[in-house]
Amino acid sequence: MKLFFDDRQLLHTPLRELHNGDWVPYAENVERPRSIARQFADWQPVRDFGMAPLLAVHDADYLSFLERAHGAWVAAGRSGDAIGYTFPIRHRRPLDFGRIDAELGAYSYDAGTPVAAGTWQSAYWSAQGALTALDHLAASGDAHGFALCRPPGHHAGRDYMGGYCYLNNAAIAARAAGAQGLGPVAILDVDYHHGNGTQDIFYEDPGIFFASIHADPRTDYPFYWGHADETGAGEAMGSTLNLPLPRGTDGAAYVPALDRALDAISAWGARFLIVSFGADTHSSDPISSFALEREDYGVMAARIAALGVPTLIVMEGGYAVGDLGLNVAAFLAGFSG
Ligand code: OKP
Ligand code: ZN
Repeated sequence: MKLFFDDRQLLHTPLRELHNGDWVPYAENVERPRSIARQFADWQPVRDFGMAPLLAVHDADYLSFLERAHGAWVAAGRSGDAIGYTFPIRHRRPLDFGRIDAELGAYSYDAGTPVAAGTWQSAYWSAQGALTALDHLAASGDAHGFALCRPPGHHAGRDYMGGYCYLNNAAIAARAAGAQGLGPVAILDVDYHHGNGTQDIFYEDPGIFFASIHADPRTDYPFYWGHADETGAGEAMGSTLNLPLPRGTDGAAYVPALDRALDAISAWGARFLIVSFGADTHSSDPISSFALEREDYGVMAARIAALGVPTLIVMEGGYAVGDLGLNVAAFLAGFSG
C-alpha cells in the first residue's frame, strides 16, 4: 500500500489548548505524524491539486478566513495562536465583521482549534495528501492507499473548524472521488469521536453514505452530533448511520458495530470507500475512553478489506504518541492480510 505525507504538514504547531478548564499542551502535535512516519521507510510525495477540490466542500469565505486568520491576529497586535472566545450559536449569519475575534467565533464551534502561523499551510497539504492518495488509487488500480493527514479533518464542516480540524480531508476526497465517477462513495468513520463535520457536509447529499462508530456523544465530544437518531435529511434520509458505543468498549464489543456499518455500506452499493481512521480508540489514548488493543486494528482492517471495495484511508485522531505509529502500522498491515 502506498503512503502519502508532506513535511509542510509539520508547520502547524499550536502551543496549547483549553482542556477541562486548564491550558494544557496541544494534543494534536507534530510528534503524532512523526511517530507514524517512523514506522515506514517509503513515503510518496504529495501533489498540488489546487483550491478547486477544497472549494467543492468548503465555502470560499471560510477558506479565505483560514488563510488570513493568523496574519489578522498578528496585525491586531496579538501574540501566540489565534483563538476565538465568543460563538454565535443563535444569530449565525453572514455579517461584515471588523475584528478577527468575531470571525474566529463565527467560523468555529469550539475554542480547541487555534490558528497558528503554519496552520493554513499544514491544513492545505494535509488535504492535498488525501487527494494525491485518491489520484494514485484511481490511476494504479491499487486496492488501498493511506494519506497521513495531519491536521485531521472530520470535525471541520463546510464553513467551520473545530476539534483540531480545519479542512475536511475525507470529505474533500469523497467529493473528488464522486466527481471522477468512482462512486457511489461511502465514508466509514472509526475515530473515537463522531465525525460531525463530515456528517454535516453530506447530511442532505444522497450521493454519499456516511457511517460512524464512536463514543456516545451523551458523554463525549462533540456532544451535539452523532446520536443514533441522526440519519440524514431530505432526499438523503437514511444515508447517515450513527453507531454510538459506551465508554469502555473493547475489541469484542466493537466488531458487531463495525459489521453493522459494513453491511449498511455494502447494501447501499458503495463502490469506493473512504475510511476516517483514528487510533484514539486504543486503551492507552490520553483523551479517550475505549479499550481497543493493537491486534484489534488488524481485525478491523481485515473486515473492511473483505468488502472488496477500493479504499482510501485518511488519518484522523490518536494521541498516545508512544503507541500511535505501531497502531497505525497494525491497521494498515491488516489490509494486506
Ligand atoms: C479530534 B479527533 C479538550 C476538549 C477538546 C477535542 C477533541 C478533538 C478530537 N481539549 N477536545 O476526533 O481525534
Ligand atoms: Zn478523535
